[in-house]
Amino acid sequence: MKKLLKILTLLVLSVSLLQAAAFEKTANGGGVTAVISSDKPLTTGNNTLHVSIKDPQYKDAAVALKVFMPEMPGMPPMEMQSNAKAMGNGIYKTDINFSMSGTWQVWIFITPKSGQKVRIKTSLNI
Ligand SMILES: [Cu+2]
Repeated sequence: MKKLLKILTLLVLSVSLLQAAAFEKTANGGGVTAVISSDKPLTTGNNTLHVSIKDPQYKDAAVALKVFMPEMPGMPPMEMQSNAKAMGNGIYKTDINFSMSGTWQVWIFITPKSGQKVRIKTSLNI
């Protein structure tokens, strides 16, 4: 019985670890590294994204995301902006609604309390 409990606990733990890593992408810009992650695989519609910045200078910054898709045949350009909420310790959280599948350009604007502003450019495939 104890062994079964141990196995169950391990299973639950590994499932939650897997969920935590459902999506992760590292991006760099201006000498700063940001990791974008999501508890769930990215999908059209609403997604909750976490942006993690390890650099101590940017642990308590203002972080905003600009997400856009340039004009395509039969589709106007799409763009949205979102201010991420600081969760502490360099973790920032925001909801993004991807209105269609495809490649979205993502710009992360990081404004520290003091020092240089940074922009990190990356993309996400939905
Ligand atoms: Cu499009």
